[in-house]
Amino acid sequence: KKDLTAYSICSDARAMIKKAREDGVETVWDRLEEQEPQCGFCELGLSCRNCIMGPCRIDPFGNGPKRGVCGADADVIVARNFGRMVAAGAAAHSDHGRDLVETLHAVAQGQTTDYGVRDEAKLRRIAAEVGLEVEGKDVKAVAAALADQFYEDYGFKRGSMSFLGRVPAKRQEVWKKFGITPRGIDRDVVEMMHRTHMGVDNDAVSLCLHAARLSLADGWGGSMIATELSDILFGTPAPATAKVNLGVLKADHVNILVHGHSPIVSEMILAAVRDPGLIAKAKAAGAAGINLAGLCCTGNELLMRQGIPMAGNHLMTELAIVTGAVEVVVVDYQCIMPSLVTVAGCYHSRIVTTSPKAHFTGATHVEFDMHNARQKAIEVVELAIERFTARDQGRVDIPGEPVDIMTGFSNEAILTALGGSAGPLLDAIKAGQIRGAVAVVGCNNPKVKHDYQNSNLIRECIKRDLLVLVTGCVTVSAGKQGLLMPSAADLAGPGLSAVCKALGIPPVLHMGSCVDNSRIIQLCGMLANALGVDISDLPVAAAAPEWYSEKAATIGLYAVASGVFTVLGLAPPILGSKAVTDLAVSGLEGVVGATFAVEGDPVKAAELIDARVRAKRKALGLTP
Ligand code: NFS
Ligand code: SF4
Repeated sequence: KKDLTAYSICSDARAMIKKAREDGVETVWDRLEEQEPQCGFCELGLSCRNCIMGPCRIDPFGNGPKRGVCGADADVIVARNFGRMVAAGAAAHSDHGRDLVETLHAVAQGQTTDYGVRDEAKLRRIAAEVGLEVEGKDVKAVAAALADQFYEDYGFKRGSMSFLGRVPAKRQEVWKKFGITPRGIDRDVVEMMHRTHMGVDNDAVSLCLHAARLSLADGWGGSMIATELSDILFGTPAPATAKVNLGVLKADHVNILVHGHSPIVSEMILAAVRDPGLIAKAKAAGAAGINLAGLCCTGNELLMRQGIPMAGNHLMTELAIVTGAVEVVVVDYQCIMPSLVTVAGCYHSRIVTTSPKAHFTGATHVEFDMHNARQKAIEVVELAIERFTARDQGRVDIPGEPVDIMTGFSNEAILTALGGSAGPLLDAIKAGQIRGAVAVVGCNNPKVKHDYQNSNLIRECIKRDLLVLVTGCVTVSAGKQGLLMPSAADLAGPGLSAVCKALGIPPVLHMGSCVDNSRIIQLCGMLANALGVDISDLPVAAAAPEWYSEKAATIGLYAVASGVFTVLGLAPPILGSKAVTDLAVSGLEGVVGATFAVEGDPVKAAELIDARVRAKRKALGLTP
């Protein structure tokens, strides 16, 4: 076994990997070792099992086959595989968005009292923005009209999408020129499944352009709808402080973790843990109270809006259970390792699944819907209290002290902090105090040292006076290193540091979950509009240093297709095709004005970003 320092930079992670070994619990790192060496054909994108004349593999070197049974070559196979990857990512985000549309619809029709509109002003503002009549209409009527409008964004009747008005005119022209304006969320995702069936789209460039189009249907569609409706239903985030790392678990409390993505379930769990009757029950069972903390993106949702602490990111999910202090992990969907059921089985913990579309064998299924959610959440908390009585305190080890973080930087909050407009931010960018902005987003991946690339790329960026925006699992990476506090301004370059100190904000702003990358792309659109330029003209970049998921591939592609240079810490499975690789790392520049780069070293990645920012600043007539 490797030394613990090889796995993670975080002391809480290392302590729990050690405990997992002692407790005989297998983790993601153990299973990665068992899988190695992983399949080279698949890594390069050169294997295809799209039909049963196959499966086929292309030999990237010597004298092996250069074509699948149907005749598809490396370029077509790689592009098809990548297209399906992007489609799956868009489907995940957008199906999550769909659940919020359905919830808004149910609220509007009076079919649920468990949910309601918490930010009516935002509801009216968004409805007006997408062209709906709001004057003189009551909240339910506006909600009904907005839900109907968004239903159509998923379909193909209208052939356009509500938030395309947020896209700068020059960007819209680019999309039109290359035929990649998204038309409908489900339509564009389904069309990729069609195109990648044997014998449909057999041109790598054509496939990649459609992948770009469907990714835009996610970024400016499904994800954006998820973000905006979550704000309308649960409140628009505003700056607040909270805490992060496994130290947020409490040895004397009933501990409940929420894991997954949509706030629809986690918000109900939050309501239930605050129920005085349930708190009394927990006390009667010998606990000091009920403690709720988050994992992954639904954790980000509760953190952004409600200041609920974060226990960890993707690679901390198994380790959180290894503390022996977790009664229940309540999940909905996405990024939930099936291994959690096995890990929970080694302790007194239970995994509770809640979604009809995400069952886990061996878990406890408590199905939530819009009509019963409040009641189901109470049942889950009661189960956690019962589990607390089965906890073996002798096996509990909660490592570390929680670290303070600042959260809640929605675009609305950022504009408010700036005094109502993006003007001061643009002034700081023009003056070179803030040289540019970088979205550092995405996951963890056991192939790289946990949180190392995420947190060090952030440090390298702020040093160079680049404002950093974080979402998803990077939030926890940054937070644990103290980078989400105003005091981190001391680690920033002189310009950024001065701006942060004047405003009392950190140099790294937490903007939410992964669907909330739509906030960042919207902010880019606002900045480009304010300057009268295209997004590709802005001194901005994105990075996903430790990405693992199909969703992250989709986010990366919609960033690039929107004009944002994007650095990936790990290569996507496209290297088996020279045509697709060349397109990704250089050819796209001439199409959408941005490309991907692959760089795992945080210093080198920051240098690539810096070079892009320099070039863009220069082109805008600003000091580099
Ligand atoms: Ni994003 Fe969220 Fe985390 Fe990665 Fe998964 S939780 S949607 S995919 S692992 S950042
Ligand atoms: Fe093989 Fe072509 Fe079928 Fe893919 S689609 S499995 S390359 S025959």
